[in-house]
Amino acid sequence: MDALRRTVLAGLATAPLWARAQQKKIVLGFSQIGAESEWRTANTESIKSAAREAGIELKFSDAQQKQENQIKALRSFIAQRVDVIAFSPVVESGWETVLREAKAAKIPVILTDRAVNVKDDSLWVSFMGSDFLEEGRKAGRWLLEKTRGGSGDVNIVELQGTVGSAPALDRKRGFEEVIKADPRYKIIRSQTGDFTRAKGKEVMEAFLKAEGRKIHVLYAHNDDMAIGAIQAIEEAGLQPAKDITIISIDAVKGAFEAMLAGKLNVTVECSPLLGPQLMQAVKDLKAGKTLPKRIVTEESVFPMEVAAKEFPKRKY
Ligand code: GYE
Repeated sequence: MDALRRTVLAGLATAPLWARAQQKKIVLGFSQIGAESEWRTANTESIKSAAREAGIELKFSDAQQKQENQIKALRSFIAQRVDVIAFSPVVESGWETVLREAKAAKIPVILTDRAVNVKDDSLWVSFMGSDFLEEGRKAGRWLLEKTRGGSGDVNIVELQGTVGSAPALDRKRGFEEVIKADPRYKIIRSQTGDFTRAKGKEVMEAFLKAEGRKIHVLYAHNDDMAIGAIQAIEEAGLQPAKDITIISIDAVKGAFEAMLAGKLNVTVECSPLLGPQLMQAVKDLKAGKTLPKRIVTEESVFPMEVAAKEFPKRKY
């Protein structure tokens, strides 16, 4: 065989191999909730960059906070026969049908960040994310500690997250569970601000109009709503973190800036950096490993007194 023929034959032999290697890249379909908060933006960034680093092909779809868009995205991932589906469910209920379709197509589903409420838990393989109930409890415990030894009612207004979402339900429940130990603590108003700054501000304005100086504490289910509410409080001529004690959740950079400016009292950490963990789980699944059913994110609490020290270390 002459040299030229050998090269041509070698070329023919390697081309299909190369093509097969390309095809073998794991394909992950990810349905994100939207871009409602600083937390969500950091979460999206974490997932995209981790997929790039892991060499996983990511099909990313943004649902603009609508469950119907997420269901459409999941169906399109099934139709495209992706290897793995992951999603962060905007609300807890209403997923049975589409998850059954994924199971019938033999595509494993990983839940990230938020849980679903389905009877058959074989419809998803693993749920990775925070313990929202515990976050609510941490917020409550901080308040009890802060107001210990005081007398008189402690009137609380609550800005809830998206109605029917796991973090809104659990952060409410966890907080209530702790404060109900003492009848001085009263939630006098509670309404959703849908996890956004704009809604947080709007609802806080309504709270202030209705209750005015009666409000001692604001408990916001995320930092963005607290930041919106801070603006409403200032516009009403009151001092945030002084006239009204403000507690929120996430610990995004915006919250640290607010604490450094003396306008937010405390933020409970909820990490959005789930990307690397998710990519590892996807690879493990493809390698035939069984994933733990629940992977919990480790988190702390940051009062304003430690903000200056902690701020430079923050990654989101
Ligand atoms: O706290 C909030 C976001 O699901 C944990 O969603 C997440 C929450 C987060 O919009 O800021």
